[in-house]
Amino acid sequence: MARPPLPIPELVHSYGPHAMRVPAGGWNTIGEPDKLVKTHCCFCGQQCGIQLKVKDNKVVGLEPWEDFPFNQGKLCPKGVKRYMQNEHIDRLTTPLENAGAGAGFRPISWDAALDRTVGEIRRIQQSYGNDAFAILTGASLTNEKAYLMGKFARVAVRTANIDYNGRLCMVSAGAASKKIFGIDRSANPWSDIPKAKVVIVAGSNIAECSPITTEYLWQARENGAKLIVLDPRMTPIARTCDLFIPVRSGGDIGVFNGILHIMVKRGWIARDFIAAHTIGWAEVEKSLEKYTPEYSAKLAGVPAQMIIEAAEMWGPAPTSFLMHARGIEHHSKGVQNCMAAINLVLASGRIGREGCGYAMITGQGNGQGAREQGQKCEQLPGMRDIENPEHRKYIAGVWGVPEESIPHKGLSAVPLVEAIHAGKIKGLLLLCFNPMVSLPNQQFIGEALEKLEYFAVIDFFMSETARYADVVLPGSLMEEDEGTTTSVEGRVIHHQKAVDPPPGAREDWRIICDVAKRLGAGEKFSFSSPREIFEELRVASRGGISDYYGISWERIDQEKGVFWPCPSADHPGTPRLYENGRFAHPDGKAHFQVVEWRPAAEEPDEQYPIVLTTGRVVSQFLSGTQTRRIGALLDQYPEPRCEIHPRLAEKLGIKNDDFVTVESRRGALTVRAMVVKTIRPDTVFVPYHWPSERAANNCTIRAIDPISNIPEFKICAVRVSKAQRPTNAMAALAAEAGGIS
Ligand SMILES: Nc1nc2c(c(=O)[nH]1)N[C@H]1C(S)=C(S)[C@@H](COP(=O)(O)OP(=O)(O)OC[C@H]3O[C@@H](n4cnc5c(=O)[nH]c(N)nc54)[C@H](O)[C@@H]3O)O[C@H]1N2
Ligand SMILES: Nc1nc2c(c(=O)[nH]1)N[C@H]1C(S)=C(S)[C@@H](COP(=O)(O)OP(=O)(O)OC[C@H]3O[C@@H](n4cnc5c(=O)[nH]c(N)nc54)[C@H](O)[C@@H]3O)O[C@H]1N2
Ligand code: SF4
Ligand SMILES: [Mo]
Repeated sequence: MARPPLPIPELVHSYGPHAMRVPAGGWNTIGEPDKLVKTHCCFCGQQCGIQLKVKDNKVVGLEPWEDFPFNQGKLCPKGVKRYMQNEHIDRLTTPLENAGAGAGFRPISWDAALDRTVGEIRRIQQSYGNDAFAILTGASLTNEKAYLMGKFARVAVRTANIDYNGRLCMVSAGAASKKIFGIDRSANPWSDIPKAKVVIVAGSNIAECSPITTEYLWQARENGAKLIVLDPRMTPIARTCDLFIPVRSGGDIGVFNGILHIMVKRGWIARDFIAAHTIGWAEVEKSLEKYTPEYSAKLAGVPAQMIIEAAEMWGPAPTSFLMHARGIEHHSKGVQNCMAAINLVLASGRIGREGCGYAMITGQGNGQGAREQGQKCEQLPGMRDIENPEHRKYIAGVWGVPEESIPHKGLSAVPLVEAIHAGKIKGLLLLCFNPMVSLPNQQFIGEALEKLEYFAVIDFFMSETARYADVVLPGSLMEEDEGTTTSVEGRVIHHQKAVDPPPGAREDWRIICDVAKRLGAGEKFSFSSPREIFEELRVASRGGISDYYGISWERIDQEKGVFWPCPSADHPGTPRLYENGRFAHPDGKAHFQVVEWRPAAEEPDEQYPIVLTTGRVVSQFLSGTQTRRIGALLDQYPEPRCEIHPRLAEKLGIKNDDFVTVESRRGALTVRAMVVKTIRPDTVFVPYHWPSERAANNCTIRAIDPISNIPEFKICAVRVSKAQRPTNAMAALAAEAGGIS
């Protein structure tokens, strides 16, 4: 049943304060607030503390929350403006149904929308089997909602096919950490960073994507630390570092293994630590023989001298910290990249003590917690394994269901969408995910969504993906509900409710419980508040890797967050993992992994000679549904631009501000060029926050890592040419007017 989506409008009409339902006079001028609510920013994984000003049940501004330890009152441009979405005129306030034949959406009642959804789940499952109805969720959801979604899929819908957008984000890092350390969490609190004497930042644009972490790096430098950055672009933090390694996208294993090779040669390996606390080093050491500086430099696309200098900084240092993000993780060898980074940390023996550590920088607001509570296709709560009989038995007991009734491992996000395209999955419920911006190879994703027999979306805005839906249900923003998230440090924190959802919208968890009731699973979903869900989550996580059993909302408020694992009420929580050299595998050892470099799924060639890499800018967030609606943020970065080096630009006859078409074997995008010396001349960069003609993901490739199943967002082959004018009519108009497009 092909159902063409509604056209995607540009968001220019919702630009500026007139887009808010506020009285004339603006946001901060409507008198003293009724209350200040201490809570957290809803955007990135830093989860900064913030105080929301509330007046007449509306969020009208913010105050810093200076005694929250992580950010101490500091916020980035997104945190400062996030309150403006709460009263945004685009908020969905009634369920909508696609009227068909291009006639748009029409409002329907909640009862009609929920009944239709339940009817379609039943029809599809009766016709094609339980797994033909799938669920996609997100890591911006609270722990309570993430837990609820995993249970909802397995107990109410009884499908194996649930996965989440963290699959696009943190899974390579998670899989690598699990293999080596036995646990999937950053190893240290951020307070260890300033105590390190050398810091490696690999594949992370810290200043734009984890802005508050910049402060920790600066403190480290003030204390005398050397900073090494690996990135094909000279990002803002790279401009201030001691050694910038402009690695070719996909070349990081060359740098990591190259440094290790030199450490072996110069005697900088922590042999006592390795003997006492690890296994597998002998095989790694052997595998490093061929990673001479020259060979490594060739893989990394940088001079050998840089790798030698990096080894000289890192090798003999007394304390150190290594952190990475999506730059090394968004690869079809993402897990290998991360394991090579961790090998470097382990071989130095500098982990599990003050000033010595390792972190993967979580991305989404609840990037950490949402990957622990059982909404991944292979997972049960507490980071349990859905194929492990003991784990299944424990969770079946918590849920009060027979163990056999819990489905087994389902499909992860990209294969799940491929199964929709192949006609194997016929129905989809999607909460907190916008694949029509964020998944690679957009044309394919659109074709898949059009094939669904039934598609329901829960969102607070009409996302590009929701435009493909049969039914759209208006959900809630973070500040309209209560719950916990787990920050980049592994700190479980409390989001307080500031206001009610607007009339007509409902809290996400209520919608899900209502569907579960209508499916006949009411007694398992009789929660009357997120706190009740948290109480069940605590028990479900008990004895698991991510053990929250000792955490209560009261403790979180009193202690300004509690770090997991925290197995009992009298346990202090665990800010620093692996103290005393004990790792989380049953043998207590860390397991070194041999890592060999391999090429990307698509390397440049004669036809498509340039590397395209993609990522973010500071003032936009993820698929942009939220930040492209906030005028002040759009002012800062109104349109995506293609970063291109002057040498490459000259060769292609491209000048700054020209429109360029970037084209891969899968699709193309047309945006303005930004000619900058801060990018490798063999690479172009396009931020991915925009849809349709300007979507970076028109070009990217659907290749995934075989272990983590993360897509290869950070490298594909393209050609670039000067374009006459954008194909998008709105963009063309705006361009002519010299304004935003
Ligand atoms: N402003 C803003 N902040 C955000 C977000 C946002 O959308 N906007 N999103 C949040 C989320 S969900 C995430 S996942 C994080 C992402 O945070 P980051 O990972 O820091 O951001 P990215 O821009 O995806 O990529 C980081 C860098 O990787 C580089 N890179 C590309 N290929 C390679 C490579 O092969 N090797 C190396 N070493 N570097 C490479 C890019 O040039 C880029 O500078 O940010 C979070 N914070
Ligand atoms: N080319 C390229 N593509 C990428 C990346 C890249 O670097 N390059 N990065 C990838 C990464 S790291 C990520 S994390 C993904 C993110 O990609 P997505 O997950 O698709 O992006 P979001 O903008 O978070 O989409 C979430 C949707 O849910 C809604 N939403 C947010 N919070 C809530 C909530 O609490 N309740 C409800 N009901 N709805 C909510 C938002 O309005 C939005 O429509 O993109 C990936 N795609
Ligand atoms: S750094 Fe992240 S959590 Fe902090 S204010 Fe910015 S977007 Fe929000
Ligand atoms: Mo992410």
